[in-house]
Amino acid sequence: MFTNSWTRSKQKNTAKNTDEPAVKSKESKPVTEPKKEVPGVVPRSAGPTMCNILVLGKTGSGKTSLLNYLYGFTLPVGAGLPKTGKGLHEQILTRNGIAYHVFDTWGIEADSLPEWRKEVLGLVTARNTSMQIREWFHAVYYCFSANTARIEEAEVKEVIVPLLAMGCKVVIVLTNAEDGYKKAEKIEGMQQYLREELQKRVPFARMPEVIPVSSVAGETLGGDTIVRFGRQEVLEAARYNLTEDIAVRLPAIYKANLRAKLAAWKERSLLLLANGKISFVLNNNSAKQLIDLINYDLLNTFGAVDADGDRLEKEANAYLLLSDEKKQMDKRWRPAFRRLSYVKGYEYSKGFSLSLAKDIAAGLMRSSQSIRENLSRKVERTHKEILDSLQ
Ligand SMILES: Nc1nc2c(ncn2[C@@H]2O[C@H](COP(=O)(O)OP(=O)(O)O)[C@@H](O)[C@H]2O)c(=O)[nH]1
Ligand SMILES: [Mg+2]
Repeated sequence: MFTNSWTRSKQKNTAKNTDEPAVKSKESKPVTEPKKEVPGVVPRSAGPTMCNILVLGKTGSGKTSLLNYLYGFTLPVGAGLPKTGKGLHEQILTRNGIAYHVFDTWGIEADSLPEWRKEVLGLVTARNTSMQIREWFHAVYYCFSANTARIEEAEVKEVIVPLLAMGCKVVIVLTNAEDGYKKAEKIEGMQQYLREELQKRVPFARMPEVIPVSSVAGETLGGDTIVRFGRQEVLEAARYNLTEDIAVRLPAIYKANLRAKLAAWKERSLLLLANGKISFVLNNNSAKQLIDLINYDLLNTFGAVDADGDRLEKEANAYLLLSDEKKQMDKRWRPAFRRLSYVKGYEYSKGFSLSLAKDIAAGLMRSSQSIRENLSRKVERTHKEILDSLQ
């Protein structure tokens, strides 16, 4: 289950799965055939959809039990586990065609907090800014046990607050929330403490959900049955967070991508203008060729930005479907910008009176440097104008 061969085992699963709707089984055609998209169905051909889960909290706070309860895993819990090493423990588990990449935390106690904080925050930053939604964390949980009802200030200050501050939404889970001695009071106290601390420290962030959960069924010492509860609420909160992440991050990622691609285009163009051949004839074909190249490159750059936008939108829609979100991405999610093409601004080559042509010719004869400079300025201006028009 924890091996790298989850892709293969998933394929076996799909083949065996006979009780799926007919539309889905149609998807398992040879990969060479163009895939027709069935509205309302996440394309299976893309392989298992990735769901990255980060679960935080101290040892014994009920992290593994929570994962088992939420996702139906059977991960070993409690004492007896090898307690070697610190940091993140990763594994991939597949269920119902979804590959869950679980990042569980180990040995997180007060003394190792600074080290751990760096590792976790670095990982979250790297993943949550990815151009691929499948790289993001799709659910982040922080567990506190309602048995001990202990929340260390450092856990809030060093972990939860920085996560919220960087726009990473966290579902706070109060585990062991089943009835018990003064349990309701403890839960109320924890919720209040968290609310006050977070409002004070990150007033700009939406207050995370704080949800009491009982992850383990069983019996009390007195013989009463303990029922599990809280699963729907937690999954619902995680889904809501992901929906909001998609809405907020997609336009930002799109803009960053546009800026990066335009900057690269500008670099290439300026290099070309600095080094490309420019001759000294009136109808300056070599200069025009450079401009054509630059303009063609700009067109391709727009094409690449559009293609990335299409891919992001498709991926977002797949994740929204997976989150039971009925609404797909609003077509207007992409920030608009002016698509300038500056080749028309190149006025050296045609349509001049003879005297003007002579003037220009004389100018050209003086130096091809002036042409390089003129055109480089146009590249700069075009670049700036496109960026300025970006909403
Ligand atoms: N009754 C009850 N026991 C729980 C709950 N969550 C965890 N436990 C128990 O607490 C112990 C530690 O849980 P575990 O999931 O291993 O914590 P982790 O170290 O954070 O992964 C185990 O013996 C679990 O059975 C809960 O919600 N209710
Ligand atoms: Mg554990």
